[in-house]
Amino acid sequence: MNRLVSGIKPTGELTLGNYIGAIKQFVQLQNELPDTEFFIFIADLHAITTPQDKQLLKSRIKEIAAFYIACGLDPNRVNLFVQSEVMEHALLGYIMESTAYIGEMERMIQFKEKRRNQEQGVRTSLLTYPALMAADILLYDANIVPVGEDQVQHLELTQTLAERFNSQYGDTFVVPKPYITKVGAKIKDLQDPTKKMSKSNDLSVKSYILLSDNLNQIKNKIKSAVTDSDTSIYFDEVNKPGISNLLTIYSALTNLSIEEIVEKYKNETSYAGFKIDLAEIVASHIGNIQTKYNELIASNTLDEILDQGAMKAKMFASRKMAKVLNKIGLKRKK
Ligand code: ATP
Ligand code: LTN
Repeated sequence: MNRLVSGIKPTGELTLGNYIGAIKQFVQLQNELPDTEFFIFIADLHAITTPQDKQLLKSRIKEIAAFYIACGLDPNRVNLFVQSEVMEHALLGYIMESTAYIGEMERMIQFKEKRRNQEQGVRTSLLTYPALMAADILLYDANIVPVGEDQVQHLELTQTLAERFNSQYGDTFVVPKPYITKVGAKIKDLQDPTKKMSKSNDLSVKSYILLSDNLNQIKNKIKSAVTDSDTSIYFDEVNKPGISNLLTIYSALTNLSIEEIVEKYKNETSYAGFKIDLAEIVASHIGNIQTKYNELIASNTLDEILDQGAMKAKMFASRKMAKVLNKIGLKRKK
C-alpha cells in the first residue's frame, strides 16, 4: 500500500503560500490517490526548535487542524493528528540523530538561514530538526511526501538516512520520494517578490495573506502588491517577479493555466483590472474556507478527529518502532 506523510509547523498563522504550496495539494491528492493512506500531522515538536509563546502555540495547534479540514481535507480519508501525541516520532528522531552526521545537519540551508536570523540562544533542535523530520516520514513507511521546494534538501537527507540505516542494519525503511507541486510551489512575498511568502520572517503585514485575514484586508493586500512599472501582463520570474507571482496565485486558485490568464488580459493597458479580479478571487476562496473554519472551531468535532487520528497513527508507529529497536539491538524482549 502507498503511504503519504506530511507535516506543517504551527509556528504562525497559515498563509496563502501554505495553502497553495501544501494544503491545497493534500486535498487534491486525497482525491487523486484513492489507494494511498494519508498521515498528516501538526508538527508541534518542530515548532519548539525556535522559541514559542505557550498559549499561542496551544491555540494554533487546533486552529491549524481546523483550517486543514476547512480547506477540504477529509478526516475520514486522512489520519490527521498532533505530532507530540505520537511519541514514537521523538524516539525515532533520536535514532535518526544517531544515524546522521553533524556535517550533514550543518549543511542544511534552512538551518543556516534560521540561525542567521537569531542572534543568540539558537536551540540544538534547530540543528537536529531534519533528523526528526526524517523520523516523521520513515515511521510510516511513506513513499510519497508532498512538500514545497524549500523542503527538498531535508527530503534528500531523509533518503540518505534511510539508505544508510538499511545498509547498516538490513532492510528497514522505505526510501521516500518528494512530491512537488508544479504551480505555486513557491508563492512569493507580496512586497518583495524575490523572497518566499513566509509567516515568520516577514516584518510587513502587507507581505503575506493569512487565511484568517478579513476579506477587505485580503483584497487590499493584493491590490497593493508590488509590481513593475511596465503594464503588460506576462510571466517572467526574472524581470517581472511581482506579476509572475500574482499570475501563479491566480492560476492556482482558478485552475486556469498561466497562458489562459495571460490571454484573458492581453488587451489591458494597466495592472488595475487584473489586480481587482485577483483580489475578488482570493477573497472569495478564503471566505469559503473561513465559513467552514468558524463552524469547526466552535464544535467538539475537532477534538474527536484529532484523537482518532493520533490513535491510528500510534498503532502504525508503535509497530514500526518495535522493529527498528530490534534491528539496532535495543529491544530486550522479543
Ligand atoms: P516559515 O516560513 O515560518 O519558516 P513555512 O511556512 O515555510 O514556515 P511550514 O508552515 O511548515 O513552514 O510550511 C508548510 C508547508 O507549506 C511546507 O510544505 C512548505 O514548503 C509550504 N510553504 C510554506 N511557504 C510557502 C510558500 N510561500 N509557497 C509555497 N509553499 C510554501
Ligand atoms: N519541515 C517541514 C514540516 C515537516 C514535514 C515533516 C513535512 C515536519 N515534518 C515530514 C513533510 C514530512 C517544514 O518546515 N515545512
